[in-house]
Amino acid sequence: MTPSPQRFPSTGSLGVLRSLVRGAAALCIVPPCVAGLPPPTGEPHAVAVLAAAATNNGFPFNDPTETLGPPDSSDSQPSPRGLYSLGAFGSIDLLLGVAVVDGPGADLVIWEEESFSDGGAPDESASVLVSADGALFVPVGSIQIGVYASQFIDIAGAGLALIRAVRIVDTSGSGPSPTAGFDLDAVTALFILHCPGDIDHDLDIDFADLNALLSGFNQLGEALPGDFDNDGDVDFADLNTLLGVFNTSCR
Ligand SMILES: [Ca+2]
Ligand SMILES: [Ca+2]
Ligand SMILES: [Ca+2]
Ligand SMILES: [Ca+2]
Repeated sequence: MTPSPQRFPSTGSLGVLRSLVRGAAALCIVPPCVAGLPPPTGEPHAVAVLAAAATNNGFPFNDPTETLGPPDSSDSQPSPRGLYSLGAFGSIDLLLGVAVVDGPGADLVIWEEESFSDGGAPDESASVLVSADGALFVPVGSIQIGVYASQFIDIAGAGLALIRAVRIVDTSGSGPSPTAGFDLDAVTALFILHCPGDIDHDLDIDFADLNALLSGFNQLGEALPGDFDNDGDVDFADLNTLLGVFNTSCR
């Protein structure tokens, strides 16, 4: 498709008439959120395993992808019960589907099991580290055996504007196989970077977002992508909001 300019009336702060390029999505290369990592998906949980190193876990608790998505461990769930055992002193690095920022109190929840006393895998302790780029990790807290509140991690001490990755390291060095080490179910983000105009969650407001908005222009419904003012339709008011922050970044 050959991009061609199209004019839209706009009453935004940056002008009253703008030329937009139809078909520009074909030209737009969406940059990653931070170097080396794919853009966020908007999913407030882990979305990919960056690394996993275990020595003595075992089937059915040795699949690290069981930590992705919302918590789902259960005694009644068929094997492998939604858990990944880190193994004695093992670790896992997980990519989050959102950019997490420091809000009041806890910013992350590290789910070990659905319950700390469900008679399932033994409870263990772990260290929690966070990272903006998936390479450099900073310690932010530890999970204590049987202390429910210690699952809630505050990233305030990390000194990072946002985080995209979490590393969990077993510190118990114990537990019988196949559930040796900390038994991780899921990681949930509580405070997510709010980036007005960023429909595709890549933290840049660019032609990809503009095209996403235009593709849903005049649509009616609830929670529509691009309905920034939450009035149930995607219209010129929303377009003006996006144009007001066009070519900016939340990174
Ligand atoms: Ca916090
Ligand atoms: Ca799980
Ligand atoms: Ca974007
Ligand atoms: Ca709207």
